This record gives sequence, structure tokens and C-alpha cells, in this order.
Amino acid sequence: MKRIVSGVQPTGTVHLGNYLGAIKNWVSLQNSYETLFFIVDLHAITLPHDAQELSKATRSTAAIYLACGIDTTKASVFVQSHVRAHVELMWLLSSATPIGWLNKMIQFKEKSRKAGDENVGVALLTYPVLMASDILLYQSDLVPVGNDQQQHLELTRELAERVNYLYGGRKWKKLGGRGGSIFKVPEALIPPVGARVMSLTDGLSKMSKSAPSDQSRINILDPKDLIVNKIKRCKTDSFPSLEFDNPERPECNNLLSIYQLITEKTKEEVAQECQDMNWGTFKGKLTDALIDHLDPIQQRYQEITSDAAYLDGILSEGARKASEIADATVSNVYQAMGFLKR
Ligand code: AQP
Repeated sequence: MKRIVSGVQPTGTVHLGNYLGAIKNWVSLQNSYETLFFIVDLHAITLPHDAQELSKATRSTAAIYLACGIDTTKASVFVQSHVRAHVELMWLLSSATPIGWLNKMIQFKEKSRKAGDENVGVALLTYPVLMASDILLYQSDLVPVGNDQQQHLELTRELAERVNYLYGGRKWKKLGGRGGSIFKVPEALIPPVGARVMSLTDGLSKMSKSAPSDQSRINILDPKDLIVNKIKRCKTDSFPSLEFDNPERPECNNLLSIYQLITEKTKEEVAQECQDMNWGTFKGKLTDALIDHLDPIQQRYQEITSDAAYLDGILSEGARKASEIADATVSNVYQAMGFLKR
């Protein structure tokens, strides 16, 4: 069975973009693949953070995974920092990563420009090496990524090939290394629709946890009246009908796509159903669909978070299972790089 790993950072509240672009797809993937889903807490400290908020958001994100339908009889759910091999492998991979590769990363350029030099830690630059460790540790076949993460996945693939070339050759085989290459080179798995859910206040920017205005996103845990209010106030346009794929109407395309994904209808069905609606009617439909979809998730979330021991148990079992795979990979890498066996 092919293996998939993925995760969300506990940097704020999980929103509709994280859900439609990632978690909702994981729920289907867990039926056909061996899956590991983790809460990416080590990545959440690349920009200045609040320690108390981090632990709260980590638990909340884990509970959201489960509430959205991640089933721990099928998938392993764990916290990244609970598996020490992530940081260990990162150091080993860092030594094989040319700094020029990291300097080219668009997300680093954008985030460092926004944060300013005084707030930019080295971790913001080396973040893609940790992401590569997250993936390569588990010998993953596929990584579901939104198109914003494709550049980082490409770096992961290049790094895997480089380490395989540098240390995984014939010499390593003689040492008893598995299969002749140290890392499997993973492929991207990009969801066809919903790869990019856009902001409610600007159809050209992606919906994001770090956007300053909460009006720009629907959070998975938003109460009903807030969802009503956000959709009522979201940006629209003054064209006479509703349509997909008109480049002059990014907001219209985004809202129709959200409606399509949340109702699980086809694009054609939505286009036909909505083309003659005015914004008021469509917004009412979209609001109802969002509330109907999110309400059971929110109820399950309340149940899960009311039992702290249950969530702790899930996370500790997930870390145990993940560590078994991760520790074996790191041992192989140490051996291949010439470290003395412990
Ligand atoms: N707007 C989005 N549309 C579709 N997918 C999205 N993802 C994030 N935003 C959208 C996907 O969610 C997964 C987890 O994301 P992350 O938490 O690791 O970080 P991110 O991509 O940087 O998400 P945010 O919410 O936008 O955070 P900030 O504001 O901190 O940058 C990934 O699979 C991502 O593609």
C-alpha cells in the first residue's frame, strides 16, 4: 500500500482553505493509502510565537483532524515534535542542502520581507529542510500539497536524490543498506479543485491563518452567526449572473468553488444551479451549506475536547507508530553517512 504523509501547522485556527485543500481530502485518502497525519508544531515557531497559544492550537488542530473524520483505526495521528527523528534528520539533511536552494524559496522571500530582518530567525530559511525530513523520514510515496507548497516539495525531491547519490551508492549497499537508495523520492498529489481557496475579502489572495482580518476566512470552529455575518459581508461584484472561471471575477469563482466543494456537487451542476441567481440568493445557499457541513464537525470537536485523556492517548499511540518508521530511516541515514553505530 502506498504511503502518504501530510500536516497542518498549529499557527492559528484551522480554516476552510486548510479543510478543503487538505483535511477533507485526507479523509478520503485514508481509505486507499497508508496515511500519517501530523500536527506540524516545529514549523509553527519559524516566526515569533506565543508559547501558550502554540500548545492550545496543537491540541485544537489534532481534535479538528478527528472531528473532520480522520479515523485512527486507519491513519496515524501525531504531533511532529513527539517524534524526535524529525529534528535529527533535519540536521543530517542540512549538511547536504546548498544554501542557494533555500535562498530561492518564494515563501521565505515573502515571509521574511513581511516580518523584517529583526524578526526573521534562521529557521524561516531552513524550514524546507525540516519539511523534507517530515516527508523523507516516512519513505512517503505521495504528498498531498496545495500549489503554494509545490516548490518545497520539489526541493524535497532534489534533496532525496542528492542524498541517494552522495551516500546511497554501491558503497552503502555493501554496508547492508536497504534497496540501494536511502530515500524514496516522493510525488505530489494535488487535489483538482480546491487546491487554492481564496480570501473572502480579496479573491486574488489565498485564504490564510495569518491574514490580519478574520473576515477574510471561515474558520472550522466559527459559530453560525459569525458564518452568516462573514458571508453576508464577503466581497462580490456587480456582474448580472454567476459564473466560474471569469478572470475578471475572482471572488465569484472562489465562492462558487467553495459551494461546489462543500456540497460535493460537480462544477456543471453548480454552474447550472447558480447561474441565474443574484448574490443575495446565492449567499443564502452558501451560508446554509457551510453551516450544515460544519455543524456536525463542531459537535464532534466539542465531544473530543471534553475528554483530554482520549486525545492524549490517540496522540501518544500515533507518535509510537510513527517513531517506528522514522527511527529506522534515521538509523539508515546515520549508517550511510558513516556515523559509528550506537
Ligand atoms: N487557502 C488555501 N487553500 C487551499 N489549501 C490551503 N492550505 C492552506 N491554505 C489553503 C493547505 O492547508 C495545509 C496546511 O497548511 P499549513 O497550516 O501548513 O500552512 P499554510 O499553507 O501556510 O496555511 P495558512 O493557513 O495559509 O497559514 P499561514 O497564514 O500561516 O501561511 C497545506 O496542505 C496547505 O496547502
